[in-house]
Amino acid sequence: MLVPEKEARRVYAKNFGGNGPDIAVFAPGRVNLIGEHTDYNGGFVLPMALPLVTVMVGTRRDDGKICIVTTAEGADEPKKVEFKTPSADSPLTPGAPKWANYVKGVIQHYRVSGGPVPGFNAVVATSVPLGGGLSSSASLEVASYTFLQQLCPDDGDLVQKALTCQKAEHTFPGVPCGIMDQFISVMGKEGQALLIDCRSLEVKPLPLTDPKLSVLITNSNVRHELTGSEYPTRRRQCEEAAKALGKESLRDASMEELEAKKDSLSEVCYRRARHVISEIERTTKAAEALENGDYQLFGKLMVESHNSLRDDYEVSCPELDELVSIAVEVPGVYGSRMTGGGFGGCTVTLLETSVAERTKERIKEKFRGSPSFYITKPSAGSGVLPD
Ligand code: GAF
Repeated sequence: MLVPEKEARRVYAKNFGGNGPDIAVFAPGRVNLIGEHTDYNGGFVLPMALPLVTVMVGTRRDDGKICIVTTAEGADEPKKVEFKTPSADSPLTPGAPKWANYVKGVIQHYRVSGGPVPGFNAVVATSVPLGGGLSSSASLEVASYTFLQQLCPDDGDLVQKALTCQKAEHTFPGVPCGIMDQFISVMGKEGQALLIDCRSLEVKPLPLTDPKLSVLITNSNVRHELTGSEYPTRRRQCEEAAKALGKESLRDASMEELEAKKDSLSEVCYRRARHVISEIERTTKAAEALENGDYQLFGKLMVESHNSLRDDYEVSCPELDELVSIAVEVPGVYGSRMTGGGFGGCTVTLLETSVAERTKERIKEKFRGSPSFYITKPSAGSGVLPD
């Protein structure tokens, strides 16, 4: 049994006693190998789902009330919330505690043909570190949606599931995120990274099963707050740049067009656009490199991605820069970069399996902070936990 599942069942028995839980579901966090801040520009991303998951266990109740407890470390107080199921006259609205907004947003936007969402008791537990850039938020949204699917089934459309969870994040916690995190948490496949076209939502699975190759995630344990103003500001700057270039989104612009119209953009918007346009190109090249087993090229593109996020997009921080610099000096490391929204959180490093332990040791020796590590494999998207 998964660690968070055990924890969720224990806390469920303590809070709700009696029978149950009848429903037990999970949804994974993700690591993005390359393609950062491209999703809301209609570009490409290359994430994989992680074996770090959010679990939700619970049981239906018939008095129209919903009671949820979280055990997540770092979630704000109170850890237990109770509210009425939404109706047309009294919809759910965002409020304190913050963690509950991710669940409430999904309940509010969940569309079920057979009437309103019934009441339930539930416990949430997670192994996805909160605020670590590994999509703890999306995994909570997708776990909530998967739970509701067991409670009162929808039509089973998986793209709609990811889009509803994204809508929940836009309207409840109020983060104008792209689609990457919710999409991979729903669609993840064991042994595969997914190249996702965030405009058409077409997916190309890329096997990542070579035992000689490993993906190392290093958590700087510096916490970032995505609801801060930086993420929406980057999004606005990209929209402004696309408009100045006469394009619907930066996905449609080339580097030549950007250079030709450089003078019609502010210096900041020019650099933001240069990151996005070059990152979209790097991501498609990296996908090709992975298919060809060209890990050297993949690693080189990762480092270019990091430098572009640091210098042009300005979403890195000294701790992430330091982690990347230390990792790439170890022989057998192909490449390393920050992953996720930025301003702290994790780096992702592609390396020969044989040097994984040495790389961790080198980071522990040289890094100024207290890092944590996960050597990880592409894992399955959300689902029901076995009995
Ligand atoms: C966050 C967002 F939620 C994603 O949509 C994506 O934009 C990412 O930052 C940056 O690539 O995780």
